[in-house]
Parts: sequence; structure tokens; C-alpha cells
Amino acid sequence: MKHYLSLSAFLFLVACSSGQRDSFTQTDDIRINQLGYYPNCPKTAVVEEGCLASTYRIENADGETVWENPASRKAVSPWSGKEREIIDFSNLTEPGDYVLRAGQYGTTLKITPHPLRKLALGAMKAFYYLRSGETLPAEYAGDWAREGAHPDTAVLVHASAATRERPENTVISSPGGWYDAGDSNKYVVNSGFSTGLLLTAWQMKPKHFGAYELNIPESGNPTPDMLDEILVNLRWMLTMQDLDGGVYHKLTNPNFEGFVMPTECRQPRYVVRKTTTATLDFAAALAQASRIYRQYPEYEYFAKEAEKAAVKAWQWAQKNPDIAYNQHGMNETFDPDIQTGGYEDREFSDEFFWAASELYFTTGRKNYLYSAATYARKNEYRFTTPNWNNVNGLAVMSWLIQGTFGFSPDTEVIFNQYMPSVLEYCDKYLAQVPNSCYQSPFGNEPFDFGWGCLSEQCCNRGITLLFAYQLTGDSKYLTGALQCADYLLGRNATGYCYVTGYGQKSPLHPHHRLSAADNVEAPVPGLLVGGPNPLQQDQVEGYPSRFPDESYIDHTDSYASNEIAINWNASLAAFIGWLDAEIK
Ligand code: 9MR
Ligand code: 9MR
Repeated sequence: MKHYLSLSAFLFLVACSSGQRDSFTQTDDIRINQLGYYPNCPKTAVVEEGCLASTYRIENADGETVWENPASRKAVSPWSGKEREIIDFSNLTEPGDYVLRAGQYGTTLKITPHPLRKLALGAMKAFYYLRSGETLPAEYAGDWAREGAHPDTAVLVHASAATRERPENTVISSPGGWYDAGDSNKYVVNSGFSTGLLLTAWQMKPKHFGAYELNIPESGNPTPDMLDEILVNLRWMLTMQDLDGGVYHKLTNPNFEGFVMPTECRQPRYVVRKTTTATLDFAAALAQASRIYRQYPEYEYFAKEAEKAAVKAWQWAQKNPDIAYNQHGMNETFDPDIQTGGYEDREFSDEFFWAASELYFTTGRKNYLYSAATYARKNEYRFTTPNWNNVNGLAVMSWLIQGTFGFSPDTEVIFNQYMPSVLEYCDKYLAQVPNSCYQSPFGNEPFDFGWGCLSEQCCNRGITLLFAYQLTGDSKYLTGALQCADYLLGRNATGYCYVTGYGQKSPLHPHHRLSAADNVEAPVPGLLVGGPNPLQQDQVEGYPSRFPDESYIDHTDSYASNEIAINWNASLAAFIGWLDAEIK
């Protein structure tokens, strides 16, 4: 008898490992982090209405049930009224490949020590694919190899930017940099924000980011790949400064191009209108870069140039403190009309605050400290999520970095003023988690959704939570950050892992001219899409619904929910990279 039993147990195991006994219907109605879970961190999954069950089960690779429990709670969508169940399997800590089952339905999932590492690198590598003016050989770009275009060595000065020294149609050279987004133009405001945010994360974890191997043409040189990649855009930015110190708002063709490869683009390229916002974002980003790059002898020359340019830009902005970009107004006065992205913003105090802060840290000159303090007070020391049109949060983060590392005593003044507001911000969102549908501090308010929300709200909130963790050592903030990542990577209302090329269900048709026109089936990988946006400005037909968190469509025409952009990828790379560095 004894013998018989063990034989049957043996047969059972064989049946399971060959997958016959426990077949299941794969569903994406069990929402998980599709890249995997850290062994020793909280783990939750969310089951959608169609798959609810009285208990849920997790099987290991041998088909053995290693975990079985009812849901830990129910959650009801504040928008659609849909009922969901939250499964908490945090106590399963053994790395492995599993199946999470709800009756006959199931989904595969992973527990593994570094589930986010590949994405962290991929999000940074993505910038290489967006390089403008360069030929990308297969050696570095793989399937996405392409011929260079938009050399931008003969760019026209638009009438809106004409001066005595550079009259209308003067030809200047402004090569390189990254394409901004789905379109092939280059915008200073967004560039300053993107490089600024990447370098913010860099400063928190220089060793970690310094070890990145991105397989880019500069990979063989002695300096870190991540700094080399960012330098591509910084060098371009330097060329956007006029002789008087002011900085052109953008380098653009008059109209958006069709969905063609850059080599097919025929429109002339212009530098357009110098603005206060572009000039101050330029000053901030280059001052910050100068301080970081000067630590490497190979970058010494660049660092000096960057500092000089930043100071000059600041001086221009002192004399021109309120020149907003107003494309409509500009087109009434000047020809040709310019119809591309506006990056319009009429509030300048946050840009002054950020630029003054970076210039102070880089030069040590007190006049910048006084300016920074003035603008900080004007902002009432209130932290706000960093965004291309509100860089107050970037400035605050720079103070937090200085304060954290105790670089100089007077950093305390502003640092201490802002600290409570940063924690208050984080606590507000953490308080939403226990009732949230997807167990995340992101995605519980309608305001969380909109154009670019996955970066501007989700990732940037995640980064803020990482700062709070750094400042307090309280692991609840780290957990909150990880929950933002979970949301992004599949535990959400659409079941998408919102980064091209990652996860079981990811965007295949981003609003991205390169991805659409390159004859490669898969989109350029590592790109975060804008995400759910109930305003649906693109009016594409077929959005699944107007509920804020479901208002997403994987359609090439959907620029309001499915475009990609450098500021959004900067958020992704900064957030996931830092998070990956933080969790041991
Ligand atoms: O492709 C453009 C995208 O980069 C912008 O974010 C978006 C909003 O300004 O506009 C897209 O271009 C569309 C244009 O606005 C209207 N005609 C169709 C263009 C391509 O879809
Ligand atoms: O990211 C920008 C978003 O906040 C704005 O609401 C939107 C409309 O003005 O424009 C977005 O930026 C686009 C830029 O203007 C042109 N390149 C594509 C950018 C991403 O959609």
C-alpha cells in the first residue's frame, strides 16, 4: 500500500510538470506586474469582475499549489463601479515562475531578485534610438538600425527670432540631440526638463547608473554610458543659444511631418523665438550638468562651456523675464506659420527658482542663493510634481539632494522649508492605497489621468516617494514607489504593461513616426506611452471607454494616449533605475 501511494504521487508530479493535469485559460483579467515581483517586497494582484473566485491559488513550476487564500479585500472603481478583488501574496518569497489561478483562469507570474533591471537599462537605451542626425548601425540599434537624417547643420533663423546680428533666414548649425517624441522636432523646454530629471536620479545613485552598459557608440570610452547618452542632448542644447544669451524655444519644421522616416522629410528647419522658459530651463539643465560632468577630465571642456552658457542665459532672462511662447500670436505676425508642439507656459517663477538653484550649486555665488530663496518663498515652499511646465519640483529635488549629502550648510535653509511639504505630498497619496483598486498611490483620482500621466503623475510621484524614503528611511515610501511601478507595468485598469517591448501585453502601435514607418513590426523598445487620458483630444475612434483609467487606446493615431516622448522616458529611466538600485 505504502509503495502504491508513493508511485501514484510520482505519476501526479510527472503529469503536472508536463502541464497536462492543471491546464488553465490564460487571462489578462488578473492584473499583475508583468515583469515580476521582488522576493521580499509586498506583492499584490488584482482580479477583474469576470474572473472573481472564492479562493485563489498559486502553483509553482511543478504544478504544486504553494499558496492558496481568498482575496484580502474588494475594491469598487469610483468611475465604472466595477468590482475587483485584491490578492495579497506577499508571504510567497521563493523566486520562481508561477501560475496565479482563479478557477479555470490563470496568469503566469515571476518572483525574481531583479525584475526591473532589464527595463531600467532599456528605458535609458531608448534615448539612443531617438538620436537625431545620426546613422544608427545595427551593431547598436539591432532591428531599429536606420540612416541618419535631419543633420540640422543648415537651420534657418525664423522671423520671430531675428536680431541685428542674426537677421531672418540666417543659416546656423544646430545638429544632434534627441527627437522630442512621436514627431521629429527638438524642443528646448522639454530637453531641459528631460536631462534635468535624468541627472537628478544620477546624483542620487551615481555608482549604480555609472555602471550601466548601454551598447552605444561611446560604450568603449572611459566615461559612463548614461552620461554619454545625456551629453548627446546637452551638446545640442548648447547650439540653441543665440549670441545674446537667449535661447530659441525650439528647432522645428513648420508643420508636423507625415508618418514617414526622417530620411523622407523635406521641410526646412527653423529655430524659433527666444523665450524666458526655454532660456531658464537651458540655464538650469546646463548648470546642473556642468557640476556633474566636470568631475570627469574627459568632459572638462564641455563642463566649462556649459557653465558659461548657463550664466549667460540667466543674465538674458534677467533682462527678459516674461517672454512666453505664444504660437498663435506669433503666427499672426511672422511667416511662415509654425504649427508644431507649443510647450507653452506663462508662469516663470518655477523656472527662475530651478535655474537660480542649479547656478548656485554649481558656482557657489550668493546672488543665485538669494534669487532661489526669493522664488522658493514665492512658491510658499510647496512641493509639486515635476513636469515640463512646472519645474518647481525639480528645483526642490535638487535642494533635497544637496541637503541629503550635506554639500553646503546654507542648503539647510530651503531644504528644511520644503521637507514637510514633500512628506505631506507623499502621505496624501499613500493614504489612498488601502482603498485603491490597484493597490497603488497612483490612479485613484481623476486628476491622476491625462496627457502624459504615466510619466508626469505615476513615475514622477514614484520618484518623489523615493526621495521621501531616502529622507526618512521609512520603508512605507519605498513600498509606495514600487506600487507605482506595479501600476505602470500591468496592475491597472487596462492590463497593459505600458512600455514598448516589455511584458505580456504592451503597446504595439505607439504614436511614433519612427516606430510606424521603419518596416520593423515591433515598435522601438523601451518607450513609455503617455497613457490613459479621458480628454481624448485625438478623437480616435475605439477608445474602450471614457472612464479616466480606461481611456487608453493602442492606436497609431492616438497622440493623446499613445505617444512617446523624451520627458516621459526620462521619468521612466530615472524612476525604474533608482527603484532598482534601492531594492536589495
Ligand atoms: O504627431 C503630432 C504629435 O507629436 C503631437 O503631440 C500632436 C499634438 O500636437 O499632434 C500630432 O500631429 C497631428 C496634428 O496635430 C494634427 N494632424 C495629424 C497629426 C498626426 O496625427
Ligand atoms: O507633453 C505635452 C502635454 O503636456 C500637452 O498637453 C500636449 C499638448 O500641448 O503637448 C505635449 O507635448 C507634445 C509636444 O507639444 C510635441 N511633441 C510631442 C509631445 C508629446 O505629446
